[in-house]
Amino acid sequence: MEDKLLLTPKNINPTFDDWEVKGILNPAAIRMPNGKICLYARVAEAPIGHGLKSVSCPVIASQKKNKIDFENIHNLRILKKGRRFVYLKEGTFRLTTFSHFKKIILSKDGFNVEKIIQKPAFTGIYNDGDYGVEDARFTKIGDKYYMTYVAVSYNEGVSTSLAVSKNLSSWKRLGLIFREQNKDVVLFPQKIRDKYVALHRPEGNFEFSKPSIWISYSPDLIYWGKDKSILRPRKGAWEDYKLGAGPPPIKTKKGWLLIYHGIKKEGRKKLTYSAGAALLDIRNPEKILARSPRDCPLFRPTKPYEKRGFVNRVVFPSGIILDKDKKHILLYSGGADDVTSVRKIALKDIFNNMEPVRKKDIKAEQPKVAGKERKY
Ligand code: MAN
Repeated sequence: MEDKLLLTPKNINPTFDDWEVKGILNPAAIRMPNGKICLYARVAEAPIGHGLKSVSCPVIASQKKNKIDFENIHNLRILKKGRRFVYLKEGTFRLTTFSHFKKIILSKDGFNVEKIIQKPAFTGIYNDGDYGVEDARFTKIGDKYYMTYVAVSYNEGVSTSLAVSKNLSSWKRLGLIFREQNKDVVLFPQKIRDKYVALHRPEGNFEFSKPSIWISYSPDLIYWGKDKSILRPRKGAWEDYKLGAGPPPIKTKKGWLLIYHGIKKEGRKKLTYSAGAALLDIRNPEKILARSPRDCPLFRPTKPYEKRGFVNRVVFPSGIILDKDKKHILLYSGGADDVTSVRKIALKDIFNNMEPVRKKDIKAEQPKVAGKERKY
């Protein structure tokens, strides 16, 4: 496996002189017609320092485009200040950073940064990401590029929106497609049985089931339904707490290849984000054919820049490109919510990492019943 650290906050200019860049992470990736690779990487930034008596949280507060204001939250209203969130006594959260996407052009081999366009390429607007936009994913369907992204706002919480473009520069916003709380939405690159297909990761307050990857279908990319949970955390595994899709699935001879992230929780707070692989049936992607073993993800956070950063122990794959040789993939991931890296991995090694999913493995994850069935 070849890998390289591609982008760090030092490469990025903050939007304003009195702001600082905290991270460049979790990029969407797609190969352009000229063979080069286009990333839309998430830039997380924050105003330097805070007032003694209050915290300034950036918010898109004007219907006019490209205008940011601040919500000054007095300390008396604050329950707790964390690194990522400010928890208010009234029961809502605010983010400590504000995110938008920057466009970055990479060489054809995907390992060299050729251009960083410092002007923001895509930002939240009033009513679509007032608190910022995060974690984009690209899928080309026909001759159009689709981008799913998390839009965070006061009214619509953590929801996922969709935008479409013909040139990866100007975007038409199609609005919210998966309502709160739902992240890690990826689109398949073609219709299956005459429907568009998406994977998504809803989260509920009542955790009868752990946050899992679900599938959904749509006639038009806007209205989604026939939801079903298809890939769930496994007890004691490297992904026993929750999981979510990484980049959109790619078509291989063996099935749809899905790289996903899974989180292990140790103790009350220690989380580790690793990456795994799953193989979905080509004609019926609800069927999981194979998956990374429970004791062996595809990779864990092992590099210093994945182990320590804004959030420790995180690899978050979000962009995938089939290499020119068609035998490798290039995987673009966020590291520790701080940096962006690339890994070149042989498809052969990914398939070798997976083991078949058997009915009895799925059954073993279900609750054990007493075995005293009664007719009602
Ligand atoms: C969530 C999201 C991601 C982030 C990870 C790790 O899944 O906020 O953007 O990378 O957490 O912190």
